[in-house]
Amino acid sequence: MSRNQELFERAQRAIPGGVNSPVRAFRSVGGTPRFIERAEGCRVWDADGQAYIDYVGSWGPAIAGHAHPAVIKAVQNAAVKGLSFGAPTAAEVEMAELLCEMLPSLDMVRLVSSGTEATMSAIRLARGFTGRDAIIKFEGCYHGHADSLLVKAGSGLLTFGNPSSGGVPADFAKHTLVLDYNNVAGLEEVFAARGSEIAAVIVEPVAGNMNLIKPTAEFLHALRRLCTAHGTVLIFDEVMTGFRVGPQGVQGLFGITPDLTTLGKVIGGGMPVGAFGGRRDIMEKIAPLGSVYQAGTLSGSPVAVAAGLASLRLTREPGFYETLSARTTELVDGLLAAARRHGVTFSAQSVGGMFGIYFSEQCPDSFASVTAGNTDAFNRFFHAMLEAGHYFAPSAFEAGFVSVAHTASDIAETVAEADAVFAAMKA
Ligand code: KE4
Repeated sequence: MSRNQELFERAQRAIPGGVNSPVRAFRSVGGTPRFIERAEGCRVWDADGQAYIDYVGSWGPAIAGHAHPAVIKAVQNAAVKGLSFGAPTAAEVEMAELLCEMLPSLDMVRLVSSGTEATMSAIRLARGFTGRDAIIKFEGCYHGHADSLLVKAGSGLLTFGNPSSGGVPADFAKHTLVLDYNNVAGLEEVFAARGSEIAAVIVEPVAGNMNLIKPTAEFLHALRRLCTAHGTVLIFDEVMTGFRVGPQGVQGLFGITPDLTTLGKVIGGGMPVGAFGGRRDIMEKIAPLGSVYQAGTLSGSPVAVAAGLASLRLTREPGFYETLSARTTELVDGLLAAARRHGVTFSAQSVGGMFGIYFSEQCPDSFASVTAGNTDAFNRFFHAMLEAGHYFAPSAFEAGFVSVAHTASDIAETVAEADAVFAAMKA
């Protein structure tokens, strides 16, 4: 028995599913999860000593590569001065000022310890600011595991949602309306009928939790126009895309100013940091200034903030995003060429440092189209690549991530292996 298998057996006795977050359990791809022993640059090593070129990158945070010396040093320097104080620190002021400088839509920002806390707080804030209860989200978008966001569509476009997770009271879910991503007509219809009831729209402005789905510019601009017209708070959930798709996230790519933005992942550099921020008139509703309560023992933890500051500063180095996008494009182009060479039905695309691979003719543009892909083919590809030392996201419905630590030869190594895997899949 391998060490991974031994650890997984033990883990399943003490931890539900053997993991502390469901996607890690390999349940959609099957097989034994790899227990990671250490990571450096673009590689991780599992409990059996097997090395992998990593395209998960902790689901986004490792944008500068794992265990980057500048990040590790910053954490060490902070940790020796104490881990947390439950009191304000200068580092949190620096972090807030840096985030507001990097994202022009942020007048003010509040740090929390996860993306879920950021989105949960942003929703509560939008409800407190507008005095309305209803929110809109989009099927296939994931915003963390707060109750009101774990909701699937009810039947029909105008029916509020029902829980898609156990433990979420119908009374919570009924305030959440779930629409189709990229469906402008659906948006127009709902706002025409209920616009005055809607506290907030929360959207992944580039979706990464139903695999990578790109928005149409029309969709994002319609969101902005309709939220403005109806006094609805537009929340861009950039937990995944923030500083991942470019230096100003998706809002910078499309020139759209959301009312609130949620952040995570990259801004913590691998440590637990989330944030929500935006318009001053909205943010001033948050306690202790306003009536909307939100708090956290470890919010703004100096050690986590040190990792986040170091990570964000690395992204500001000259050429960072050019390098990140070049490596990601090389991966996508290489995979496409290899699949085409062997006649495998495959498509792929990227935005900045995140990418999607699909075993379908075209890149999907909606939840319905991505769920129509060939999941079996993905799972075969996933395991063949994993066995050969290339670690892709263990689900056909997750995006992939590249770092600036991936060299052109690392990417070429992955593409060469994929070529062999595609050839074998076709045989
Ligand atoms: P966390 O609570 O996991 O830090 O963030 C939740 C979240 C919020 N918004 C977006 C757009 C997100 O992508 C996430 C978390 N993303 C997943 C990746 N699919 C995290 C991986 C996991 O759940 O283990």
